[in-house]
Amino acid sequence: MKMLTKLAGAALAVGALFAAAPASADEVVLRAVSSFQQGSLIERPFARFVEKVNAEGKGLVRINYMGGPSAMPPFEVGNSVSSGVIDMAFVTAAFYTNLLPAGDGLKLTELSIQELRENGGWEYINELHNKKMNSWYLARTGDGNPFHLYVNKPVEKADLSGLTLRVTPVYRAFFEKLNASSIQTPPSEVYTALERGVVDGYGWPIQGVLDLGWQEVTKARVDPGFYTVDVNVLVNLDKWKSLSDEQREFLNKMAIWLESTNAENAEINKEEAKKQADAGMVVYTIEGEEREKWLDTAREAGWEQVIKAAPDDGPRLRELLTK
Ligand code: 173
Repeated sequence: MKMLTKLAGAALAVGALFAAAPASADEVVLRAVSSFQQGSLIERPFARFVEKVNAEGKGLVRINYMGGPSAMPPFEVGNSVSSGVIDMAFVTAAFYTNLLPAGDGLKLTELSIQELRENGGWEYINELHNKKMNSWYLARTGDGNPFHLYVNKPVEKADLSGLTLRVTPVYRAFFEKLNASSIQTPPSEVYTALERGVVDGYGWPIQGVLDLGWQEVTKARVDPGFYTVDVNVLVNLDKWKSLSDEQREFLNKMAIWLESTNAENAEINKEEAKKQADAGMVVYTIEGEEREKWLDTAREAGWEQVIKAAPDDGPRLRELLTK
C-alpha cells in the first residue's frame, strides 16, 4: 500500500504541475498501470495501444501510463482498478482471482476473442467483470500465446512427481494434478527462486522468458504448450460510465485494433522459440499417449479448479469458451 500511496502522490504532483496547461475541456485522462514489466513482450501490445490512443485520441482521450510492477505489485492491480485508485489496468485474470474467481477460466478458451465477441462470450465475461469487480472488460490480448512448463530437471512423461514448481493460479491445478509441489510467486521472484534452487521450474508463456533473463537459470522448455494467455485491458466501471458516447466508441475501436494484433503471436512465438534455443535452452517433448494425458489433464484440472472456485459462473463460462 505504501507504493500505492506514493504513486497516487506522484500523480497528484504531476497533475498540479500541468493544471495550468491548456487541456481540452472534453479530454479525459485515464491513469493506467500494467501488471507486466514495461518493455517486455507480454506488455508490448499495451504499450502500442497507449501510443495509438494518445496519437489518435488527442482532445478526446489520453492515457497516463503510470508504470508496471515497480509502480504497483501485480496482484494489487485488480483491486486498484476495481476501487478506482487507477482507471485502467493491463492485467491477467490469474492476478485478480480474489475478486473474480471465474476469471481463472479465461485461459481455457478454445475460441479467439473475435469469436467470443460473436457468440456472446465477451458479453458474459464483461458482465462478470461489471458485477464482481466494478470493471469494464475492454479488450483481451494473448490469443495464440500458449503457456509452457520450464524446468531444470528432465521431464519425459505427464508426471511431475518430485518437482517443486513456481506457479500462479494459471498452472496450479494442472501441475499439482501431475504430482508436483507448487509455490506461488509474482514474476519478479522467479529468477532468484531458480538461482537458489528453491524451485525446479516454473510456468510461463512461450513469450518473454528472455526479456526477464530467465534463460540464464533455465535448462529446458517442456512441449507441448497448453492454455492461452489472457492479459486484459480493464476500465473502472464508474469511469467507463462517466465517459461520453464518443469517448467510449473511440476506445472500443482501439480495443478491436488491439485484439487484431493477437494475430502476430504465431510469428512472435517462432522467434521466441529460436531465441531460447540460441540461448542454449533445450526442449523436452512429451509424445504419444503421454502427450494426450498432458493436455487432457491441463484442460480437465483447469476447469475443475474454475468450477470449484466459481460454481455459479464456471459452468456457463465453460459452455461459451469451449467448442
Ligand atoms: O505470472 C505468470 O506466470 C502468469 O500467470 C502469467 C499470465 C499471463 C501472462 C504471463 C504470465
